[in-house]
Amino acid sequence: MVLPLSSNEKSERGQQKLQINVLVLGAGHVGKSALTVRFLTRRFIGEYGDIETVYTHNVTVDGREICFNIWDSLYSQNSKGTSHASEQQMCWADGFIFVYSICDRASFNVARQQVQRLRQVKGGRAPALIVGNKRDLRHRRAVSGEEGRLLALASRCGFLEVSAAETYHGVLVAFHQLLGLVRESKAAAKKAAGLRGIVRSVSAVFGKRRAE
Ligand SMILES: Nc1nc2c(ncn2[C@@H]2O[C@H](COP(=O)(O)OP(=O)(O)OP(=O)(O)O)[C@@H](O)[C@H]2O)c(=O)[nH]1
Ligand SMILES: [Mg+2]
Repeated sequence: MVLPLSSNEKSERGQQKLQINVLVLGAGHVGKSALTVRFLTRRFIGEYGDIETVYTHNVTVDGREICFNIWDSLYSQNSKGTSHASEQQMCWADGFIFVYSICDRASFNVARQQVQRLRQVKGGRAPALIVGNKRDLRHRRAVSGEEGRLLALASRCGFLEVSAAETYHGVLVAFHQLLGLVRESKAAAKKAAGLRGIVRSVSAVFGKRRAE
């Protein structure tokens, strides 16, 4: 497994590189690897094997260098027949992509369980995107776009239907949409930390005055 880079690595221009750790989850054979490899190489290879890897991919977005660390996970069920991200994966990830196949209802149910688990463990704010893959197989559709959208709405996730086999564009949009969500979440966390700092300083001053 490739280990992610440290979060304070600088770009060639000396600007702080933004590191974002993305965990790709979903049932078996839904196209997790196809989506990841499409984003990394723009290509659809067809067969990917059972490999679990963290890939590193550098891109420039709006003049800022972004380093995506993408954990393409393997699906494995536990004794209860469910599969969730491990604690290590949950802690590591800044953003989550839940993939299902639009022609496989069972994979939609797996995505639902995994999203619910994320919300239980990390709360409502963890940036996440639900992706219905294999859109090229519309004639075999088993999950409507509306169902996907409703699940996303109910679980505060972004939503997209794509075809890793057919186009690069949809996959690119998916990763960029997640990047937007991660950036918003980091900015909100920074603002909240700043406000907490102000509140602490103000209460320290007033607390001191009251004691005098
Ligand atoms: N028609 C079609 N086939 C796809 C698409 N994406 C992936 N596939 C095929 O679906 C199969 C599974 O794709 P993978 O990317 O290996 O799926 P995975 O989710 O990584 O599977 P595991 O790693 O085994 O859990 C392969 O045969 C792919 O060629 C798609 O958008 N359309
Ligand atoms: Mg795979």
